[in-house]
Amino acid sequence: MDLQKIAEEIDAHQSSGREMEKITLSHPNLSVEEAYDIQKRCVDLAIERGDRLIGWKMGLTSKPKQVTMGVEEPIYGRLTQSMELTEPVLRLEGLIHPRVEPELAFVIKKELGGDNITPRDVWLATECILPAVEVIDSRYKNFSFTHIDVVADNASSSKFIVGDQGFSPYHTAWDEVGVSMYKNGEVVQTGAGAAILGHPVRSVVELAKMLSRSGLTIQPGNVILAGAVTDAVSVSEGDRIEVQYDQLGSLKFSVKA
Ligand code: 0L1
Ligand code: MG
Repeated sequence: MDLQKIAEEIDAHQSSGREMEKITLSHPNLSVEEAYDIQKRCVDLAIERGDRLIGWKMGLTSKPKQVTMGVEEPIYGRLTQSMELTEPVLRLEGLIHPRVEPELAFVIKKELGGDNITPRDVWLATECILPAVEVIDSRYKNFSFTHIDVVADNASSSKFIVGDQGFSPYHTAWDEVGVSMYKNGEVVQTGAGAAILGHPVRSVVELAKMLSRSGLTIQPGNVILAGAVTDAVSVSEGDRIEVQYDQLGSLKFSVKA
């Protein structure tokens, strides 16, 4: 199987914002390891065009999402500089069917790796935690995929935005942080940090363990989207999104063509 050719196909759809058939329809025997290999090759293509790896995202971090997908562990994806919104505006150009979900982001100051790391190790390596919103956008038709498909498609990574204010890891009990997401002034989702694997710190532990299987580590300066606090909500042109986080303030952006 030519993994590079599959990566080039997915990359073309990621770059152009055109939807595609699931890769498992034409390649039913792909393994999870091969799907992560394809994911890396796609991001390498973006890096060759001038993008830069700046961190990681964790997906499928809630039990209901794992049950829906028939998996027992989360998945990870790669974040690049071009995915970060630096203004409070989400542009729809190049996106297919974007959905937004409130998250918490860790900024890491010390290398973290190995298959035996603990929450303590993560706290010692964390510079700050930021309120964040992830924009997910599957390249597959109807947002429909298997575990293998979504891993190869960079865990549906598309865009993300983080708050201006970072908080000490000891600021609060992160599993108890309540979140309300508003679309055009109406509450559309509520949740708490515990939706992320029971406690967001566990997501970073899991990421370090999963990366260690491929000999990778989390690097100083990396940003990590730990996972969704609520279900994702579709957005379209003209929408205004506001997410209020207990004790952390709010994050707002608008959606434009
Ligand atoms: O960030 C997420 O939890 C999403 C991971 C991929 C599954 C999806 O696109 O819903
Ligand atoms: Mg997410």
